[in-house]
Amino acid sequence: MLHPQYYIEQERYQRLLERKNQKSRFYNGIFERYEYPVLTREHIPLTWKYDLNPETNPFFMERLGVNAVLNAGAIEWNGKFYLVARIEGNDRKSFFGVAESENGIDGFRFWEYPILLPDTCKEETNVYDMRLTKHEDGWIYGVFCSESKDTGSPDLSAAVAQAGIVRTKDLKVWERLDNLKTLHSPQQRNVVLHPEFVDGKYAFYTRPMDDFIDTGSGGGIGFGLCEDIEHAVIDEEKIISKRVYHTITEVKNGAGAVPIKTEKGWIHIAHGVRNTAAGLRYVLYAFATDLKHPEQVIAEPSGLLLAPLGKERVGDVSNVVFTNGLIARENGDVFLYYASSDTRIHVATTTIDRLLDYVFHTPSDPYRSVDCVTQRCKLISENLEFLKGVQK
Ligand code: M1P
Repeated sequence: MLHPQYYIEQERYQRLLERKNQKSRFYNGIFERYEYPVLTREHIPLTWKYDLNPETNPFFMERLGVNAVLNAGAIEWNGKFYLVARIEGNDRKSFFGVAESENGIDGFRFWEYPILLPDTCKEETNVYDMRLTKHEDGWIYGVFCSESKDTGSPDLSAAVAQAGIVRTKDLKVWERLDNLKTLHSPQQRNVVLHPEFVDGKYAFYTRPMDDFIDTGSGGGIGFGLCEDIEHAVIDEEKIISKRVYHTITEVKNGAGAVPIKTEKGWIHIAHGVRNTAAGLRYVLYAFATDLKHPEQVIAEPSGLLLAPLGKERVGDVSNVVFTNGLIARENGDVFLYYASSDTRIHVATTTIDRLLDYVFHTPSDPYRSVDCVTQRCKLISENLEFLKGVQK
């Protein structure tokens, strides 16, 4: 016998999973947004939250609630779309779960169990934000933030962020490797493994930090090589996408999804953070790097690519969009998965052609208002001339 409420909740859950998603009215020519998030805490199966036995749970209470589903790594595999989402329990601890969809825009369904990572790191308290890299060595790697208490600090909240590394062939069996060591950076978050060898070595995008929250002297998104992925050590990090005063990256930035390989270069979608009177604001931005030298930026459009909009602006950590996963298909379609306000996951769709056009033809940031308005006036005057020609 099941509690009567079980049937009500299960029906609601099924309806949610079957709900069709559709493009919203948002337009900018660069990507489409969708009406509904693709994953929320309501997508968590009932079996993960409730004790279904009325003898031990007569009030049909959630015993292990889920607070948020956010920041997902993404991969296309055997023709299906997979997200490895960060799931945050009501207890504030995050863990990972695989959700699968046929079309990448709706119908995402979590597998029966979340991922139970090998417990090789006893001091680790929390794990989150996995980037999934299909590497040319044949493995699928997951690089995530491994967080531990900073036992050397009297501050109760002081923590240490490191990059944890796992690998798998099937998203089911995960092998844990050593955490990445960066010899010159005490902390790391937002680390992404590049999908190809560079000079015969594994290449990582890093985000050097002096502290858990503040990057301190960490100047932006770094790049480093390592010989041995099982005991990964980077001794030199080069900053490739710098934080810049009075831009969207002034406070912080960090690599997002695994870069997309195109004939003109690697396209990167990252996040930038600025401060405001209302707190930090996280937006997404894009840039391109050289095909042979993925550490060399070759195009850097001005400003943000995607910012929190409407309902996306509100959540556990408001005014945030964050990505750590996208799927670029062989036919050129791109599915960008982003979380809003650390609460739920959305998809934006575009194509490699449109992203290339955006990255290579959007003017770069001239860094000063007077130059920005000059840039805009040039666009306006060219448009007015063009309109005159068209309307003749
Ligand atoms: O709360 C916003 C994001 O903050 C962190 O990103 P960063 O290290 O750049 O500040 C991450 O913890 C991320 O999970 C979170 O979404």
